[in-house]
Amino acid sequence: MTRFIWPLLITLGFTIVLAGCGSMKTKVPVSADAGKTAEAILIDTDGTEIGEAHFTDADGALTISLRAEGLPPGTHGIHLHEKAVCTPPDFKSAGSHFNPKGKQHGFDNPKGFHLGDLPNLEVGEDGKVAVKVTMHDVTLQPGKPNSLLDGDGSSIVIHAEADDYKTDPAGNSGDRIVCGELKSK
Ligand SMILES: [Cu+2]
Ligand SMILES: [Zn+2]
Repeated sequence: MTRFIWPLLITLGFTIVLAGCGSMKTKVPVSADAGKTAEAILIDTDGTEIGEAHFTDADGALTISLRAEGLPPGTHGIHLHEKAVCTPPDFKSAGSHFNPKGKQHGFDNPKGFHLGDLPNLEVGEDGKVAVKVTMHDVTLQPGKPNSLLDGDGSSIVIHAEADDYKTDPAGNSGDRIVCGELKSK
């Protein structure tokens, strides 16, 4: 009996080692391509899709292209939040602002700012918006401390009011009215 088991175990061991090498080989090109683009479908407090945001990580900068419609006209705070969970209607599930450096909120805050802070969104009378924003301190590349695609992901959130750029933790920007979960592409 035992003289059959030992060769079997040795064969199994080799198979596992070989399988390990095989999966490493296939993973390398995938991770080299990963972390370049992501997208987020934007939903409102009813869970209705109202737009989308595209994220492109290239040459050390992250560009966000966002378009949406059906928004209340005026100035709205917009941020990257720390979790890729958009549960309507209050979107509290998205957590706080993306803040891997442990700063306070706001570009005008001496103790600021969060890496997830963004310039306010200006929505026209028609309720539509189309903007492009470039950020330099965040990435989509996995494994980096400033990666939006970290373990729990990230989301992009639009607020009911303008961000005052200084009040911690969210610039007095009011309710969360739109949310989109970042998905790697
Ligand atoms: Cu926010
Ligand atoms: Zn913030």
